[in-house]
Amino acid sequence: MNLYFDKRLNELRQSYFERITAQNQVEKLGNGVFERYQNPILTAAHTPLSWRYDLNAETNPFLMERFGINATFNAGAILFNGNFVLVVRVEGHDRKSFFAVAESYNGIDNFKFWEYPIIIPETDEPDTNVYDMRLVRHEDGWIYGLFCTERRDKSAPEGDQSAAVAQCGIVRTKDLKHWDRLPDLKTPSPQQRNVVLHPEFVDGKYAFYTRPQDSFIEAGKGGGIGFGVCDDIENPVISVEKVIDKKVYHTVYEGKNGLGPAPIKTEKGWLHLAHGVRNTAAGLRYVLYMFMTDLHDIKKVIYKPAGYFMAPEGEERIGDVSNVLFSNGWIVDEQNNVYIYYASSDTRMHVATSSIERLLDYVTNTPEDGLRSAESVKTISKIVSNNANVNIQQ
Ligand code: M1P
Repeated sequence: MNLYFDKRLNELRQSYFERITAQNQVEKLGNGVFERYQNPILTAAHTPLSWRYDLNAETNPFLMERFGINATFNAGAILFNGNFVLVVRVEGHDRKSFFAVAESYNGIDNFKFWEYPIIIPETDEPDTNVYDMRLVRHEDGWIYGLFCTERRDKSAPEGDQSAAVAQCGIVRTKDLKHWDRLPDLKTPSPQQRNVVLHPEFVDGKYAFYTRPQDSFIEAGKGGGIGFGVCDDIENPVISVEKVIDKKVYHTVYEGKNGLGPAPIKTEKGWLHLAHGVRNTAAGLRYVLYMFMTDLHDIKKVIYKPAGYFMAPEGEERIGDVSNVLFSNGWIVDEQNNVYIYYASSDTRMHVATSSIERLLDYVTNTPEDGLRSAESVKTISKIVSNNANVNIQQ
């Protein structure tokens, strides 16, 4: 009998149970566009004890962690059998990411990981690291997962062990348990990240949002959110890539940008959520922004509010890669509520809630970026003069 083991196991179980059943509270007041919540919905501590510990007192008398989990972030999202399901990027202490399903009945708390991580079949060229899956229920009947597959750059000299090549891997499933791997997407760009499949056929073809990039970190001259089509998803080749939302000087997406989840179809257009990146003295800053594309010409941006939709706040600002918000998953429920799943600082997952009605109002009525300080002053002055007759004193 190992009393130390038994006591520690009880404490671990209790702490894990309390964490995964804790209720989340909405943060009061907010900005009217969306609500944040007090607790992150998934952290490394939400991963099952059975992943991290050998729970046998004989082989692990000190009940020490055998497999450390570093972070849970950048999750794809889907409504599945009435539940809110995330395919989470889980990263171990060993820096390798893998995918695991976490499920909740209400979308804002009580997320619980399934027993085993997802097994992703490989192509002839094994993946070194896989991450950031976008889930799409396509009109062809499959659920697709597009993700980044990263491998060492074979052309790099032996002394350079960080040069990598990022490409888009593709899997598909019907039950989120068994996944088929398709060939990696081929595009005219040397590297790809943040590739998203459009949920509908476009002129009978599969349509993709891409993010062409010249090298692993730098989007370079290829920056911007691109668009391309292919005839056959089982032989996915995009031969023409057109940038539809480009990087712009002195904006929140001046450095690079990338689409988040697949767009949501509304009566006014396709709602998009993306991330924009700029450089600062403290390093890169990632924020989320929104735009809308035309229902009939999905390459045409018809509304684009100025600046960011969400930026890191409070503890969100701190983590493995600080000052980062990133989202690759959102869910619309039957009442048209929108659950925005976002990660902070490459460390933990959060939810924010809004509605289609509110997001349409935000996207269509927020002034566009005038791109110069004087234009910002004109915009705010117009709002102030419209408010001139409103008494704001208590
Ligand atoms: O570290 C911030 C993010 O950096 C990358 O995003 P992007 O390709 O737009 O620069 C990705 O590695 C992403 O996973 C990460 O959150």
